[in-house]
Amino acid sequence: KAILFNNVGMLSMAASRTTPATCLLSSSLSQPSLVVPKACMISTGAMKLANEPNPNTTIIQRRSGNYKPTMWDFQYIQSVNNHYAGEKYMERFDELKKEMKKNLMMMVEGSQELDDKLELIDNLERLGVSYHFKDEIMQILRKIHDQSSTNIAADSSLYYTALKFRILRQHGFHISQDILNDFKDVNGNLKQSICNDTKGLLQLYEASFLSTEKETTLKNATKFTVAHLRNYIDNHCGDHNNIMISLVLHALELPRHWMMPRLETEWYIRIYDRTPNANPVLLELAKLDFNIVQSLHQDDLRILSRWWKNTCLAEKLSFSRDRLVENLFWAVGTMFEPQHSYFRKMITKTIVFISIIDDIYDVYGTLDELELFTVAIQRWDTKEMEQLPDYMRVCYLALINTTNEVAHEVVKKHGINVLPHLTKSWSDLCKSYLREARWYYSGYKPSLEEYMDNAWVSIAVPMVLVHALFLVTNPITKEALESISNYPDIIRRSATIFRLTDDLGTSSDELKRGDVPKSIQCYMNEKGASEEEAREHIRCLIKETWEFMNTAEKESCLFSETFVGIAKNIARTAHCMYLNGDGHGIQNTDVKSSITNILFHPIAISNVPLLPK
Ligand code: 0FV
Ligand code: MN
Ligand code: MN
Ligand code: MN
Ligand code: MN
Repeated sequence: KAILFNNVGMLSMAASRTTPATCLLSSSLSQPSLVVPKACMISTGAMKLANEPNPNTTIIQRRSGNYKPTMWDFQYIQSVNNHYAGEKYMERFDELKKEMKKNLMMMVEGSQELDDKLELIDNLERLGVSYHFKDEIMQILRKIHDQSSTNIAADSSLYYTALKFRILRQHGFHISQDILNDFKDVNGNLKQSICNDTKGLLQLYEASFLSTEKETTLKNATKFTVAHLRNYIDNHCGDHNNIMISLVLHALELPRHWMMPRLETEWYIRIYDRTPNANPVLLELAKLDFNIVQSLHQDDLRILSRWWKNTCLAEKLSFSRDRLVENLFWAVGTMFEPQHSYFRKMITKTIVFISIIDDIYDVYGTLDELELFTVAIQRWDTKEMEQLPDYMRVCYLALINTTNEVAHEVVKKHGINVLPHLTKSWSDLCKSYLREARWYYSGYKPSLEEYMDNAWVSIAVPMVLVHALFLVTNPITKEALESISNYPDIIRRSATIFRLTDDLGTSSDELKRGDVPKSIQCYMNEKGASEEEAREHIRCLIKETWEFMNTAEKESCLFSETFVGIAKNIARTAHCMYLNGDGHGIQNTDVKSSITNILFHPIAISNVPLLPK
């Protein structure tokens, strides 16, 4: 009871600070305010207006997210242009790409050192250009894999062994953790002799994140390498020109396996630029590709911002987050390649509705309105608009239009009606939102398990991934269609990681404004743990969920590599978005600069022609 009172107290505090005008209880359903929920009544008694004519009229206090306006307005977005779209750059790019292909073909056939091949492939991926050379890379890796299963090379360094392991496993080749046995002592622990091999440790650290839940060598390797890499940092602090320090700090922040690909590329291009024996063709290719891709994302953004303005949603639902650019950033994090522009635009539109509808449930709506909205979503029928308050009506119809647009695209392409799947994913989402709202208004405190059972749905990842699946799968098989409605493991794991990272980044503000206890608080309530202990527990759950995800990925033959990539990338983008708090809602400076670097600022390129004429 005390907690219930507390929540309500916070609610009214936040609302009275920020809500410009209170709304009067109205009998008309088309008005924005409805019945005050019971929990609210406790504290709204004191909020009746002194000279209110009708003594039975109660004031609706709505919570507020205190969200700031967007940092990038319509005019700015329309004016954005990095000038890398022209022929001039494409010609140069094609030259560089041809040169790189030639090098790679020589590697496929030639007998270069295995180590050089691995390093080049690693750099191509990190620099974000491997998507141009998929076939060549797979050919090289197939050879490496075949050779490594025939001759047991015991003389390889820790660095190359771990690199080989990670790259082969990332590309779906079978490779056992036993490849690391040479680096273990008689007791099965990692040898102390490797603890000064920083380059090797770093590579082993990155490899260890590809572990599945049963691979103890790899799991122990994470702990071992983290401890020694931290040691290295402590012993070298202040040495800012040392590239190894930058590499280690960056890796400890987030491992490669958890990094949003575009952000990794943007960061690594700057590192590679400082690397003494960098391949100049590769460097220029990477910079140019980055800028060309950015100019295409800017095309996406300009189109989306006209759509967004035209929906009038930001204006009509001004309590909600106006985050179009962030929403595109999520989509870019999920799939950045130029050919997926349509996918990005549709996924961005879908995510736009998450930000708004989540705020309706978490911040603005009364419980009665939310019950109505949930029913309307389940029925999915424009007639339902009659039942809804004005502000919900405009959002409801816009959502139906956008969802129909996705379904229309799929029926054009495949002749299959996926609308029932899309609407079910929205219905499941809204039911999970409503469940949280009911918990909130009744002051209920779920156990962590009960919370998570709902929260992996309420984070909206299952809904997004259902939409994504239909936008990228060709052909859409009966088996995939059947399994999707039960949200297979790959979806559930991705959603769980996203939820837990979101709670780490957003729950402090959510609780201040009034919200259900999130994973951290559920754990604290259940175990009597401190907040820091609870956060540590959640971080362990994230690592464990990634291990389940790595297993699920191996077993998910129903889904294309592209779709599995999307499921992983959305979780990776969440890691980046919530690394230092709420990057999506609060617009912290780290995420602001990430977004600026990815979407707005091109990378500087010197004009020295590097190719022999
Ligand atoms: C979640 O915000 C939200 F709306 C996000 C992160 C938009 C993008 C979502 C996806 C790409 C799936 P918030 O922290 O308010 O969510 P909860 O569920 O905690 O209310
Ligand atoms: Mn970093
Ligand atoms: Mn929310
Ligand atoms: Mn929510
Ligand atoms: Mn949240």
